[in-house]
Amino acid sequence: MTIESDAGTRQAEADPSKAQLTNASLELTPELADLYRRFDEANLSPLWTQTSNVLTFHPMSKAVPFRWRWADLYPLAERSGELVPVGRGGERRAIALANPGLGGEPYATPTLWAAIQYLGARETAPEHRHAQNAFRFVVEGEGVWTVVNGDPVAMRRGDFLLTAGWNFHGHHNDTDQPMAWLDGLDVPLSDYIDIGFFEYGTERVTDESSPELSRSERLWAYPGLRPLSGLDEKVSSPIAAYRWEYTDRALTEQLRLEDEGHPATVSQGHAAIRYVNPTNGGDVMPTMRAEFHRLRAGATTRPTYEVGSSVWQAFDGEGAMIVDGVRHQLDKGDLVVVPSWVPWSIEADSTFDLFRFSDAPVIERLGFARTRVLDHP
Ligand code: 1HN
Repeated sequence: MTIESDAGTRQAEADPSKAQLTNASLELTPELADLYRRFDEANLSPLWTQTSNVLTFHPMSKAVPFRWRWADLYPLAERSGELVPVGRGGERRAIALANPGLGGEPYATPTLWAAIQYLGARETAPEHRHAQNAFRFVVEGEGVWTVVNGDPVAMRRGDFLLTAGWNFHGHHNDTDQPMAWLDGLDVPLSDYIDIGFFEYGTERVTDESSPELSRSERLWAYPGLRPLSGLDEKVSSPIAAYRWEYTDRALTEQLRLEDEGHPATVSQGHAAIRYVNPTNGGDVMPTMRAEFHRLRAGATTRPTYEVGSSVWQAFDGEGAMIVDGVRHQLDKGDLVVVPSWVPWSIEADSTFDLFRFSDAPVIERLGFARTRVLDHP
């Protein structure tokens, strides 16, 4: 049995019956060697010699579970701020999480890009647009406005902000303090399926004002209400910012309802929300799902296997993620990658808040979604 990836070794050791299909041992006669050489010359590759994951009994991602500490990321981002100007060409002072299983690509998972982006005091990141979808999640700080199609959107702690594909966007820091945040994009998927387009916009953001509320929120961000100016379905949410105030309140009320005997939580002591597109109730963007989770002190989730990959970021409180049996104690801002079909669970020491994004909309729309939840932690 040939196992190439670390993931394969790990899972084959845990349960040999779960490893990938075997390559029947076949004697390499001179005639067969000659056939293989001719395949090679003709750029052909027979299925029976494949040692990579052509057919596996379950997903065996090349990506590995991994944790990055915010306490390591932030000083490196800060140092980049001292040494690397932000401007045309590089476009963004964004530093990607490179999953150690993905051969040096700047990819957190096979489908998802995750980066810490740093914008110094009074700096501006120039406008541009790309086909790829992007979002920002703010783990700390405030004072940057991301300007999306000319609409300045304030970025503050706990906010989840959208830059759906092909919208011009630039960022400006209106303060004397630097700010760093999490960027999520579908860049790895877009690379694989060759959909990338890119255009430069203006050097500075088109609107340097710093309003409390974006025009998009003034038009769209009322619970259960939408304007009657055009009832078309939009593939991505028109809401540029999902504010922490509402996320926090939604989670607080789920747990209070549970206290009052009206369970509204995912499981005992586990409140969670999905950010949605108000024009169709679905995910905020076609390629990425975003959620926020809150566990009560002492709550745990059941170990869960899911097709598709996720990136988690601890936001507040004390707790741990257990990924493939490895426990990662998390501090604010720490990031954890969970590859496809690698079991994960969460344990909360105090009230524990986590942001999560995943490629679930892609997996679901293509009909590949499967979930397995174990009974006991
Ligand atoms: C991008 O445009 C931004 O606009 C951040 O802030 C990260 C990573 C890859 C490609 C484009 C941004 C990015 C990015």
